[in-house]
Amino acid sequence: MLPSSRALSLLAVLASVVAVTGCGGDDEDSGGGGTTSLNRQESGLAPTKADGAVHVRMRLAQSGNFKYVPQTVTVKKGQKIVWTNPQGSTTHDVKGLDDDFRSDELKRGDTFTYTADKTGLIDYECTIHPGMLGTIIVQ
Ligand SMILES: [Cu+2]
Repeated sequence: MLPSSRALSLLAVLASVVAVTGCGGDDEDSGGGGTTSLNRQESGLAPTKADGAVHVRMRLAQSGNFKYVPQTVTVKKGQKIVWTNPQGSTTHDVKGLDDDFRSDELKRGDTFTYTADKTGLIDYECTIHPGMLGTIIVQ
């Protein structure tokens, strides 16, 4: 018979293992070809692919919270931002806090594109997950 405090900590360990292995989303960047050099830029400047757009993904962080990766992107005025939802089971969306834009619900593989037409700072959120926030700096 385990002391109850030990049983509790065992439960906590099991729960965190489930949380980490349950998402299975962190391997997705290792697949595919041709863009691997861009995939490590999880913060700071956003990956810019051949289409000239800046790409943001919705991901499950190790904390168990969803986040936009990168959380902050810097774009030039007129440059496209493309959000992609690569997760298997969770729907997200993208909504500017000042209602500059709003996506439909994005399911697995869905994308949303926005082109910033004025310089400044745009904060945005996922209306499905409170606290899932991102920022666009338009230069
Ligand atoms: Cu979300």
